[in-house]
Amino acid sequence: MSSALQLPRETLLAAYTRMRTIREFEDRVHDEFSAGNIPGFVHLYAGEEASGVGVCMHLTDRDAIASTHRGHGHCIAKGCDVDGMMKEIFGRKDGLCGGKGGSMHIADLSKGMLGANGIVGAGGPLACGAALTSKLLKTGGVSVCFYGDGASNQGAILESYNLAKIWNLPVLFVAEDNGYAESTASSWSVGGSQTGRATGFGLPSREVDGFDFFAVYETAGEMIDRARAGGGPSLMHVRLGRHYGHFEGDAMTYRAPDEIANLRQNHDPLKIFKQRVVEASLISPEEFDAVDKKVVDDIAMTMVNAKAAPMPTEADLLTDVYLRY
Ligand SMILES: Cc1ncc(C[n+]2csc(CCOP(=O)(O)OP(=O)(O)O)c2C)c(N)n1
Ligand SMILES: [Mg+2]
Repeated sequence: MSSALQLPRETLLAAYTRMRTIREFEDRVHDEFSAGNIPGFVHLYAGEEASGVGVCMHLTDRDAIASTHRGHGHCIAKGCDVDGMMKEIFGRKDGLCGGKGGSMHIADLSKGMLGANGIVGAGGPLACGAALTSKLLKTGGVSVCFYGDGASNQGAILESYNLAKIWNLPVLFVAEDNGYAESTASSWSVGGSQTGRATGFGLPSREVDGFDFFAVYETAGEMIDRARAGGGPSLMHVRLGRHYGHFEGDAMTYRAPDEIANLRQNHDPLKIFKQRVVEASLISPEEFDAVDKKVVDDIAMTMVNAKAAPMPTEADLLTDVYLRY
């Protein structure tokens, strides 16, 4: 039995609840966006839940994460207020960022969530900066940089590997490889391998099955412990798959007709988690059903709240422009 399967029941339930919350959140946002109720651009994380949650289960508020344009899952995994997130996506005044960020810019520094980010690859330097702060102030904090296979080709990410190495920063690089950068296949666009690149910069690395929460959880735990103990940066290459298009509205003509059905049927991280935990007799199917029902009800309520919440006013345009010291 995987050692992660020997986790306390409460931890297993917490992990499943977070993954289930992300899935439900994303599925409902998908419906609302399709109905024309959400402004702006939306990129959904459904299908990739085991990565964000498997990593963030090891973190607390003193640790920082840098996210991507596909950031809802990272926010929820890191403990951001889900009601505030939904309001933010709907552009409401009491959204997590006052309705001024929207889907691609949700941030909550009090939770160590440095922000979703519309600039591909920009999380690398941010994670290094936060890690340098932790190191200099001796907070014991660790930073995680989540980024995609497309972002892995950006110079800023490669420069961050180098900076993290030479400064021996407490950083974990998590390359979330869903096989595509927009419509470009990573098999075509990524030279060498993610782990080979890490080796080139002197970072320990490992490839992990991103459909398997336990595999992600175990490897992330080792790498985060190592960083926290002063052992420096490392890299995890997580292979996973997205259940929706690159963005909401993507016709996905570049994907095989059965690709998503196959992902949902055979590689769903939630199904795999449930199956393994039930087989090990750690949590019953009925208990999982109760979590599912509660999450569905909770997210339905966040949707009601978001739609009823007030819009920002004209006067709000003039706030949050300059930082006051
Ligand atoms: C610097 C920069 N270049 C290009 C883009 C346009 N763009 C947005 S998302 C994306 C693909 C990113 O792919 P990946 O890093 O694999 O993340 P995924 O969408 O698969 O999660 C691109 C090229 C951008 N936002 N920023
Ligand atoms: Mg990708």
